[in-house]
Amino acid sequence: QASKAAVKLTPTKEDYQKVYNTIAHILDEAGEYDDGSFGPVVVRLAWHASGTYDKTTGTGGSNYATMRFEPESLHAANNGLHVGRELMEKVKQQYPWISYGDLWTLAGVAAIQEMAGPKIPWRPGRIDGVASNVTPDGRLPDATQGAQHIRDIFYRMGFNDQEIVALIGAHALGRCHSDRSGFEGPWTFSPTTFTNDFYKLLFEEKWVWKKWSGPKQLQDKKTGTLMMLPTDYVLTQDKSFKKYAKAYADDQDLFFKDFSAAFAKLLELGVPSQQFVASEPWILQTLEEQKA
Ligand code: DDH
Repeated sequence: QASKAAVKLTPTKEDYQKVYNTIAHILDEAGEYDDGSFGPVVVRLAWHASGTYDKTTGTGGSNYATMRFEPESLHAANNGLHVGRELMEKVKQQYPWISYGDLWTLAGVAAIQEMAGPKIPWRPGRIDGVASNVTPDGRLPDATQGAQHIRDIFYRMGFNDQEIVALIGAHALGRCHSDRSGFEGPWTFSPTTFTNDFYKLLFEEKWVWKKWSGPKQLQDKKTGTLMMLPTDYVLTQDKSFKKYAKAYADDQDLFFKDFSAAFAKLLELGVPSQQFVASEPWILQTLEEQKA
């Protein structure tokens, strides 16, 4: 005799919209945490879960959600992401049928969309892996390095210069935490709203090295409250990167369009296409749109 649980049919788009809605509400219940939203840390969780992909070996990526396991959960690049993982645990309890890879990437989508960003096409199909699937340390970018390192890391995932520059624009969101990465401060004045301000500020402000005992980072000369990582600043120095960064500073619609495509691609890295339930990704609605 079939148990009740076994009767559950393949979840539909509507089921995932419900998960999205639950996530969206949780992101907002941040109280005094950072700038009042869990959105940025959840975007970073989705990115670090996906950005381990290596196209040569086909390993890493969002499929197996290997950041659940040590040592990947303890890799320095993932410091602080337990905050996002623990939040998503609450959602998992409510919807036990969703895989962790689907949950974390869907959370990234919900966070971008709810923080006024572009729609991110997304579809389910990731499966939970095991501890032996964990990826080696060093697959995520190191903020102290230059253009060559950025290219090495992102070309390995299968991205080009335009996609690299678009993806790093996510630094419009959130902040650095000295107890996580060693760096400190936000990139923009509106770290919980998705905008092209990261690029605008890169070009409009004068950036000077911060005088402190922490790792090398830049601060805006005018207020001293904003920051740029060495890898962010490289986007104004490398000729090819600069071309795209300038275009995104001048045109928010172009940035939204290119970010959406690159982030959707990022979230599917490492997932065999036959695992996807839908042949085309879905567009899920924001809470606001569902009210209308
Ligand atoms: Fe990032 N990022 N990131 N980043 N990132 C940090 C925070 C956030 C690099 C380093 C750092 C992307 C690319 C790069 C977000 C999204 C994305 C922090 C601070 C460092 C350091 C962590 C802390 O102290 O809490 C480097 C280097 C790169 C690079 O590509 C060269 C990309 C591609 C994304 C993306 O989402 C597509 C977000 C969001 C945050 C803010 C997190 C928070 O808690 O707030």
